[in-house]
Amino acid sequence: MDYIKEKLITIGRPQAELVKKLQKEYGDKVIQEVTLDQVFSGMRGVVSLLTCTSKLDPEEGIRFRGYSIPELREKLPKLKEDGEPLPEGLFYLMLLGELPSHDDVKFLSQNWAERAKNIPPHVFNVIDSVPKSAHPMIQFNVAILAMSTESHFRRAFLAGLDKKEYWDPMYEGVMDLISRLPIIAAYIYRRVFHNEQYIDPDPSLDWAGNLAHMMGFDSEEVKRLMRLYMVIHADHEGGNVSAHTTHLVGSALSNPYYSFSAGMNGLAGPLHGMANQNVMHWLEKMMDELGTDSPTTEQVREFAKKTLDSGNVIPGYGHAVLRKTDPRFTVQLDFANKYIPDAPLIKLVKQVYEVVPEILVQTGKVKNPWPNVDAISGSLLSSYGITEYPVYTMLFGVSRALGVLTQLIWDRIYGLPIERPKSQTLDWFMEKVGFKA
Ligand code: HAX
Repeated sequence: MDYIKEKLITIGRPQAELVKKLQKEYGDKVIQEVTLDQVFSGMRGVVSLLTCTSKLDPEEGIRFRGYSIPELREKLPKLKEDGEPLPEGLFYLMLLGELPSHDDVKFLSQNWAERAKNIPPHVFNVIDSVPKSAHPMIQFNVAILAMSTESHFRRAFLAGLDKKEYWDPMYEGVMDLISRLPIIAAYIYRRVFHNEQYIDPDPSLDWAGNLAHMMGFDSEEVKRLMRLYMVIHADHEGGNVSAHTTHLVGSALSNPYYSFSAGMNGLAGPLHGMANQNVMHWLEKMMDELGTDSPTTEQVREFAKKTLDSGNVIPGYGHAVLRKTDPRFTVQLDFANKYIPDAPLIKLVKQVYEVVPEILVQTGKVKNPWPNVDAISGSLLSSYGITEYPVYTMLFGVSRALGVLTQLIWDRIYGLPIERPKSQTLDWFMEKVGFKA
């Protein structure tokens, strides 16, 4: 057993006992009342999930095990003093609840590089059998499902493993899966956009640096951006579509590949992770229609109004929980201002930021008029040469694995049951509130 796994279960067992004790002693305490509006508006604010990896505050944004993004950038290990934190460090923090040392992060980089060596050939055959024109998220997802032939969890379950030990094969599967995602994503990227000119992994590199390398970007600048991208997209507490779905499917004791694949299908929705690609389509359409790549702020305002008037959303703006500018947007803007202040796309992102919140407020219905993570991430990637928009959601997915799969291990440590909320008919709701048609 590796030392991280040993540490995990040493921390995990008492936590699992605590959860059981809480439930036994306080199980009948009412923690919240739920309104009809909450049910009909997508369960907004209904507390119904136990998630330990991160927590989202509407005003402050995300905190990973208590640490905000600026704190993570200061405290997590980096390869260089002026670099970005390594995603390996964030994974360690989310898994164990404590900050890692440089050695911990090095252990994870090496462990993942080793595990990534054994992707079975049929996974690449499955990808190759899908048309290149298929969206990268389709190719990514079939590859994830194809990897489930390797599932430790499925094998252990069939062998009759004691359920108290389910966390162990889940950990092994999660570590394998995370280690392999950069190879899969880079393979799809090179297959679709670089004429199948594949680049071998370099096991001496860190997880995100290796992804940039296999995609064909060997500069320190792109690797630094990739580390930042992989850290900020990793988790957004438990209720977002990709996290919730992964957790829900895992609750049926589906293996990590099935569970994560389900989450990725949710990430591919335009109101969730696919928004990062749609922002680029929207900006491109604006430049095409206006016939310039440096429109005036007034032109941007008019274009945004036209989008709303045509019954469409402005991608990259709004959020179901956040009520301020997303700190994941802010950190990317700071990064851009520091390294590429004159990039035309970044200038456009700033113009959009100047006018869109006010226009959304004027609709009188948008609860959060501020930009989310997707309002800038594509423009940043594109400014660094990763210009192929359709891969942006897949890169988001590689990062999201870190958070949702860590939580999946904890779900099995806690021994959480199959999830099964109650639904009701319209008649039931009408009767409940005393409404007579
Ligand atoms: N543009 C136009 N209208 C918007 C809007 C936007 N950016 N954001 C919200 N609205 C509208 C809603 O469509 C809704 O309209 P109706 O009442 O006519 O249905 C109304 O304002 C109230 O919505 P809300 O309560 O403010 O927002 P929701 O919690 O329902 O939805 C969304 C949150 C993120 C889905 C929404 O803001 C949206 O569609 N944004 C654009 C897409 C986007 O950027 N998605 C990525 C979100 C972050 C993420 O998950 N990244 O992966």
